[in-house]
Amino acid sequence: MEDILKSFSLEGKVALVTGATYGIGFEIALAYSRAGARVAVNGHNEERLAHAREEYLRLGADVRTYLCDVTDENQVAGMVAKIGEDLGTVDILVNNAGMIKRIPMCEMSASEFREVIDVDLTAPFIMSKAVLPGMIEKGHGKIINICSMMSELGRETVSAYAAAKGGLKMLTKNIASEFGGKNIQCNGIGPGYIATQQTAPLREPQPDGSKHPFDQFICSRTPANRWGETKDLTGPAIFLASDASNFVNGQILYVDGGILGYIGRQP
Ligand code: NAP
Ligand code: GCO
Repeated sequence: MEDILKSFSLEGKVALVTGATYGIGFEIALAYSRAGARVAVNGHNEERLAHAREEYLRLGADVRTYLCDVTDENQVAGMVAKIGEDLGTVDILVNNAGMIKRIPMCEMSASEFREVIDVDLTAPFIMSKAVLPGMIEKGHGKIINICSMMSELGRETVSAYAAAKGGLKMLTKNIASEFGGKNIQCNGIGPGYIATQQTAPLREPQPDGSKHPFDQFICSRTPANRWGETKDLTGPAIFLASDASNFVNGQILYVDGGILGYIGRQP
């Protein structure tokens, strides 16, 4: 049993999780540290990054923090070089940083659309390009893109986000195709609806104390009958970052409590 579990270890690996000052990225970075990796995270707000550093330390995780806007190629190149000096070549990249704008499509400006695409799709391209040379030189690497239900489904007001996450699914498959021969695996994780700051507006209780209609809707569309928690993503994230998944490539692992396979509970 021990040998099988060893294949899930991240001992000796350098992992970079983007946008990990809180939320899903924070939980994944913490889990990677506990799985033995030397972990680097970034954020683009100095105050939130400093708070995250203290929180990681409070939880006993030695996580290095880097101020970097993932949409800025020069900042990304500088960050990856500094991580190389501090921790070593990046073995595992999780493209987690993301944003969403919930605006009806005909009311959304092209610049608002581009802003979402920039963070959710162009940045994973920039980040992956920055770490791939080091992975190729080392002869192995793992890139994990945080996709979404919106990589498969649409809904009102999230046109830019769905376009980005749909593109991220295909970028995942393309990186897998282009670099699989270099022993680099690129897969996605598609979280369902997870309780984080990003989805907080969809869960706010109504003035009368009743559940938000969207909260009720998501629970009726989820066989698990609940929102996901950030911790629900850590096992899949460790699996895809470890040697246990060395023959898994170009896949999106949906961690959604069953949403994508379910027609929905009768009201
Ligand atoms: P979140 O709570 O909004 O956190 C997003 C993180 O990304 C924050 O740390 C944020 O830092 C950082 N970030 C945003 N723009 C950045 C930039 N330009 N450069 C560097 N960091 C940046 O989001 P979340 O719910 O944890 O989601 C994390 C990822 O999972 C996102 O890609 C999201 O699309 C995806 N996802 C979320 C859900 C869900 O239900 N929550 C489901 C499926 C997929 P700042 O606050 O400093 O900007
Ligand atoms: C929304 C939500 C979703 C989640 C997630 C679902 O407005 O529909 O924010 O997009 O963030 O991506 O997987």
